[in-house]
Amino acid sequence: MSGLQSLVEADGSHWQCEVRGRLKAGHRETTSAVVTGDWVEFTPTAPESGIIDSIHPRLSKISRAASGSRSFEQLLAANVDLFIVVVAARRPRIVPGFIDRALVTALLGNIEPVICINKIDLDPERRCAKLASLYTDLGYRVLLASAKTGEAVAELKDIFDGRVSALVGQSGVGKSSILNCIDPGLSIATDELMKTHDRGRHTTTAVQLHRLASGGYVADTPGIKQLRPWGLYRSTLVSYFVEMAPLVEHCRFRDCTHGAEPDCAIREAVQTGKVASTRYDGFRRMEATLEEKTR
Ligand SMILES: Nc1nc2c(ncn2[C@@H]2O[C@H](COP(=O)(O)OP(=O)(O)OP(=O)(O)O)[C@@H](O)[C@H]2O)c(=O)[nH]1
Ligand SMILES: [Mg+2]
Ligand SMILES: [Zn+2]
Repeated sequence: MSGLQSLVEADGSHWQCEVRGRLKAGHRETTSAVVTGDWVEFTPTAPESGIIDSIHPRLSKISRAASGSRSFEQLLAANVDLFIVVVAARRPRIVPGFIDRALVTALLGNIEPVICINKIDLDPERRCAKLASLYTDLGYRVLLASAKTGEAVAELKDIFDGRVSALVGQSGVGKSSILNCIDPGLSIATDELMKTHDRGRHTTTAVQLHRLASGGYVADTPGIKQLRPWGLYRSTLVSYFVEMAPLVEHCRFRDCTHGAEPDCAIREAVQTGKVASTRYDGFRRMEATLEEKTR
């Protein structure tokens, strides 16, 4: 999928398709009516091209608030079974809160998350083990991988087999490299260069779905600096923090914001170490950027 053209796969062949005009209605220029992973009905107009007539209802989606002053929903992919949150053990360093935002985005979009800490070869002392166990203790699957040495690549192959997965993470963490390591036939461009700015260079520039020789489809996505999940409100955020959600009913106030209120069960759990303070801080930072539901 790129720009106004979408690549449709049908019966093993590819068709470069345009989207029928009426489907575009209501979509802003910067987003597309059709996204990677969509199931569509199309009419061939030439041997390798066609026109998309309709889009099937989406079972899951990766949705974020587009960056910029006027916020609107930007879909990265649809009908994805697994959301692979990719970070690097080193270079680039893990953006605080990124994993938590990605987990919320996955759960909100009805997608199972998996955390992949890549470039583990750059962390021989396994400094990231603590971070990994924080999330395994919460019940998430965490893989320590290396596209360079091939570590955990067999596991990733297994995870991808028979499913549709999407790799999401900052630029330069090695998303495309992981796919090349799994399936060298893909030969996706990867790059040394990575800038820390929003408009920095990104090697992958469009979301693309790849069919793996070992089985399954994986969407490689362009690097994102920070994920702002779409369709999330202040009062619903806590339900996406698995260890905090069950505590809410023990807060003294029904509308507790888990900030400065007395007898907040979540803050108490942070004090006793039952809830990691990094997770609580991440929750508070995210909450501060959200609005209350108006209706
Ligand atoms: N040491 C080490 N380097 C890696 C590993 N995986 C990727 N790299 C390097 O990291 C750089 C970035 O890799 P890419 O695969 O292009 O990263 P990306 O996440 O696809 O980046 P964008 O497409 O910009 O989002 C390249 O120079 C890779 O060779 C790894 O496991 N270990
Ligand atoms: Mg890439
Ligand atoms: Zn509370």
